[in-house]
Amino acid sequence: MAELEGLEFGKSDFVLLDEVTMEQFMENLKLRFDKGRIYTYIGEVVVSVNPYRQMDIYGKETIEAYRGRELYENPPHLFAVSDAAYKAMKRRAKDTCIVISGESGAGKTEASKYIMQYIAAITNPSQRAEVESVKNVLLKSNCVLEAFGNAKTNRNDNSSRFGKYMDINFNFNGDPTGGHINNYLLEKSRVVQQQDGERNFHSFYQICWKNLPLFKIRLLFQTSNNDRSSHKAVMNALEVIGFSKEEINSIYQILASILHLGNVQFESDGESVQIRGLDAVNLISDLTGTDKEIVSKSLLYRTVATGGGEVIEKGHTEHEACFGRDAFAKALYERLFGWIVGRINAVIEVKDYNPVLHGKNTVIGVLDIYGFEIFDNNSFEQFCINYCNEKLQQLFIELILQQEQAEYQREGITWQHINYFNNQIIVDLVEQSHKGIISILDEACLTVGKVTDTVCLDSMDTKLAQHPHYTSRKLSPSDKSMEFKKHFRIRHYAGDVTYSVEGFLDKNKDPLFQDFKRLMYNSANPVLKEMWPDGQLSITEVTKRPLTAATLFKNSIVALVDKLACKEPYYVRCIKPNEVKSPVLFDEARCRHQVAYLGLLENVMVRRAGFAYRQHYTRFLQRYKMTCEYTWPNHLMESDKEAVEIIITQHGFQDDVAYGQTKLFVRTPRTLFTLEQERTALIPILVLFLQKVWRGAL
Ligand code: AD9
Ligand code: MG
Repeated sequence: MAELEGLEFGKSDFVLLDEVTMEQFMENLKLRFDKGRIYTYIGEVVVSVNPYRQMDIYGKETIEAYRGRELYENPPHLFAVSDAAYKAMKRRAKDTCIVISGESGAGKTEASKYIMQYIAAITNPSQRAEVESVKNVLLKSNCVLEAFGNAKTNRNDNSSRFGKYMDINFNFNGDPTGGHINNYLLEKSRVVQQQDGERNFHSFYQICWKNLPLFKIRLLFQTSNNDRSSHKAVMNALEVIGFSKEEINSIYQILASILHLGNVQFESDGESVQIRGLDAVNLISDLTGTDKEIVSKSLLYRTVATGGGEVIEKGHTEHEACFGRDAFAKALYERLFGWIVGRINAVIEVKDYNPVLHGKNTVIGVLDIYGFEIFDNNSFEQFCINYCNEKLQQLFIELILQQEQAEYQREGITWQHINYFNNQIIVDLVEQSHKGIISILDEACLTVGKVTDTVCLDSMDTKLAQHPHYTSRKLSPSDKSMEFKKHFRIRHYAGDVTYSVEGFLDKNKDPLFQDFKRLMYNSANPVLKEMWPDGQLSITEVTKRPLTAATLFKNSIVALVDKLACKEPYYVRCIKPNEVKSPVLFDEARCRHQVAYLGLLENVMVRRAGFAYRQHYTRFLQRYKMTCEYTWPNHLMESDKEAVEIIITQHGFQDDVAYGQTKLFVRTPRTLFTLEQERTALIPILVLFLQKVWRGAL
């Protein structure tokens, strides 16, 4: 709880609200936003509101003010939780993680960068060259990942189109020795299609500042000077990280070939399909180091193995050719992105670490991942993203309760279980084997023959009809919110989301003809070859069905949750104040909605249901000893704990507290408030008194 701010800035910790109601919560949030206080705590959780303007609160002086201090010694700030996570890691050798959540444009990525900058600033005081170099690579990796994984959307000019989890490793000195990045579900459909007003990934616009054959590409008209300066920064970052000249060239050649793929058009005479003009194909073949003939062939035919084991070439229909081309472009980009992340990981991987010699290798993880998405039209991507949020929400509640419980146990205090909504039932609806939505989708994808999205929806309706969090138009015909029969709805913890099942099966199957994989594997460019190891298989060897997109995503999220669950968690919950990027507008309805679905009120309740406030005896005494004649200026008890008991009893608060081994636990914030007010009232009298003492008047 921050104590250094006046009441005119509102309550710096939501647990101090007189009553936990949405009204009071919103009033406090708005007041603080209006006063330029963008951070507020719920215990150790930071609630952050995007200021949409540069704030003078991230400089060297601020860093120094927070360095090594406790949470409540300064006003709420990202730096305070970063320091808490760092201290836990350094002093107690705990692995910690900072989970940042919130909707698109709420400020997650900016927060993650400030956290990393803070950690970089407070480590390696002796400026050892190898540590500086690790820090540099970690910081520069952001620039590269943003160029390739971010895009302008209607919600955010620099929206991350992938989830990111980064581990930073530390040695026994508390200095960074390396790290590891995991990326989740890159929105690759953006490569071939964007909504009105949106752009492709930044990298595609930065490329035109390179000397590559890129004429006639419409996309490039949207490039700007911003892209030019970003391009310079990305080039510098790639070099600093250690990408070779050849690798950098390959990256841009692949980008250029994806752009040219976008120019490939097909025409059909009713019998066979042809490529319209061969300019694009020739350029793709030059840029990817592949044979022109085979490029054309891969775009027009696919190799298939018949039941009898015979291998034949089957011509595409025009529709299939377009589908194949787009799938190829998306896969090229996805693999490029994955390869870049892999290359960065190879550089920052902790090498030659000997725990016997160097002590425990500890970790701080930073998670910057997409928040709940409820759009007008929700598809497979939103389904995956919202499932991920269900998993994280479950972890959030579990960990927060677990932490509380562990602390009460450690301190020998009786703990009463708190009732909260357990969203396991929704997680099961999605992920349970055999019965869950992902299983039903996978089953439909594996079925041979024409299984359409609608058939799959029928199967879901049959199997999930009884589930309290699932419904569809068929199951609930009078429901006007689902206009079409192709919709189903999940009652998520954050609210109802109606999904259109159209495209679910294709996106889940995510097929890519083996011919493209082989084409890339046979490239003369070693970088491309490295990205496509599965291209060495011939069609008869490709028997095993690859895992579906939903299952791969589920597995990666389960692994992520496992990783987070064994760390001490810190949370940053980001809120977007308005839709128009205004630094002054606090759109109450929008904010209220976010507060609701981030479960913030629930969070305050959980925090208050036990004990809202806890403090080490010595610190408590230091702060409030002036409010009691037996403890001011010094006490004569055997221990600080006994002195604290005297203060509490004298004020008549004994029913509101519990005494732990090392800490005092206070149930209601009002108790603390009274003490705080008394202290504030006493300070001027005390100052006067001290002045008189100094002047020798007393
Ligand atoms: V998305 O899910 O990746 O689309 P984010 O990551 O939550 O989203 P981001 O951090 O990119 O949002 O913030 C959006 C914009 O808000 C930034 O580009 C800044 O212009 C602005 N922003 C966010 N946080 C701050 C801040 N602490 N100070 C100033 C900020 N501006
Ligand atoms: Mg982001």
